[in-house]
Amino acid sequence: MNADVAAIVRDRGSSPLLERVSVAAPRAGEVLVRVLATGVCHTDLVAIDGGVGYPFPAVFGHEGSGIVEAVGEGVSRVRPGDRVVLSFASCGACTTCREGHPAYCERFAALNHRPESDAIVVAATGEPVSTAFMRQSSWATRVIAHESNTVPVAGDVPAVVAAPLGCGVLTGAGTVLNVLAPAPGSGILVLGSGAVGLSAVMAAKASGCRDIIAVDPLPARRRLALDVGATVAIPPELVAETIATVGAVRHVLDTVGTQESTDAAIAALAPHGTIATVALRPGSNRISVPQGRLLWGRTIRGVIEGDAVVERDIPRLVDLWRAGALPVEKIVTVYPLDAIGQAIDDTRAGRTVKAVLLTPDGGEEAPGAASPLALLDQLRERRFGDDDLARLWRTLPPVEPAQLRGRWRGWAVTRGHRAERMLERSGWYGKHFHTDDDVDPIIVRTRDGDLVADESFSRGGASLWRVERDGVLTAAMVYDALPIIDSFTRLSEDAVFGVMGGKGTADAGRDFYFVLERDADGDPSP
Ligand code: CXF
Ligand code: ZN
Repeated sequence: MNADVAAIVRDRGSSPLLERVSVAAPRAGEVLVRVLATGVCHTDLVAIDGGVGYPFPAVFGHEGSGIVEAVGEGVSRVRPGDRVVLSFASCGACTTCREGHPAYCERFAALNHRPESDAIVVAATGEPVSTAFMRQSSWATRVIAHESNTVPVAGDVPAVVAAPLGCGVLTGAGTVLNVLAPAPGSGILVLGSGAVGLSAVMAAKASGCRDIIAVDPLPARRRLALDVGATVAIPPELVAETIATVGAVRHVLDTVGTQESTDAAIAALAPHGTIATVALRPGSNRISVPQGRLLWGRTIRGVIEGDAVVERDIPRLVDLWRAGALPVEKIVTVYPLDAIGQAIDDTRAGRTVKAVLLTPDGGEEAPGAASPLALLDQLRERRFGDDDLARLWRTLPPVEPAQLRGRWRGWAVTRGHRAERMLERSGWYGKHFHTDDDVDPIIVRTRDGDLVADESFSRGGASLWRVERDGVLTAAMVYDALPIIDSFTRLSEDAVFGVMGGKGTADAGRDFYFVLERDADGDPSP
């Protein structure tokens, strides 16, 4: 078995680094889980920034999915070999737990936010590390969870889909299904189209809402919101105008939690309607509401983790996913665990909605995904169908235009596409990005073996931009004289996955995918 590693945050605000660790055996009530995939949630970022009071060094991560390796005394919910999702822990014995609302467990903080220091230690030195974040600290290859936050799921759910069911998706979809419970035909306003908001949109659609108004300042997120079921997607400044057109709504889910979003929510809310506020913000985050508007039967209430009962609701989310009603894969971007720093940067910058980290074991389950080299080989062998290529492109991380500087060797992935034949005929070698404004979109090898820019096909040069495609805001090459855009996601430091878009680029409805590999001899900078 491979040695265990964990992504350890050494100091407040710093990027996690993978370190070799030793993991303890499970004690009574505990479960040892081999992690396949684990998400990045906004709460992890708050914790990295010191907002949860975890002493450093610490391991965060609270959307784990994996396989049970061993159970401690008295554990009956799961057995070794079970596929599981890790969520939040609860005591099961306090009044709110017994009333069926474990997300408000009297011991929530004690069980989920009390650091332990003996579950994992740094392998080389025995140095203790704070773990048990949300009773899992799942940014690691193996972790100790508790029976109460470990939920068995069927083996057909990909680990990258299962992981975010543990928190982000549970919070958004759970709040709609368990708390707002919109009647078919009703209206809902969802403020913020991150992972929580988009999951809420999916659940609202599944509940038969008629008007689903998604709000986000980022155009890429609004596009995604429309893709997963929003009927309208608008920037925050258009909320009042939109509500004036469609009418006040009975349901609001506020994932933002500012005074501004609260004002927008209460202004949009119909009498007897409910606002669910779910954002975690630093400090007590005081907000005020106009009492006169509340009077008319309006409710504003906080919701943690979708008010879920994890063993009831996570299987329910799996059923919705299987029925196509919770397309979690549309919001997921997959990173290998060792790219966690990049995943966090992309999440903070809003380039990625739900980053999911794949451990090496997770990569074996989803071949290639955790190992760029294996993935490149599979692309070279053309093992993927058209749908797989589209899914793969969308779930890879975005590329910054600056990362493309230099010369790249290109090769076609989509079989039998018109573009492949054209490129072959032209003797295509690759592309050369001198600067963002100076790009040779097609370089070819001449008979003498020289590499030259060929403008017979491209009719000029091209430039680099950040453009959104399929919900991914990423580097794209726009031809100067053709209505064609090549968009790129990241296979590795030295390889990107391209797709050709724009007028007339599809061949019988099929998009053209290709790979660019960095050319070691190419001029690396302008
Ligand atoms: C959080 C919300 C605030 C309390 C702890 C759990 N949810 C998700 O990350
Ligand atoms: Zn979370």
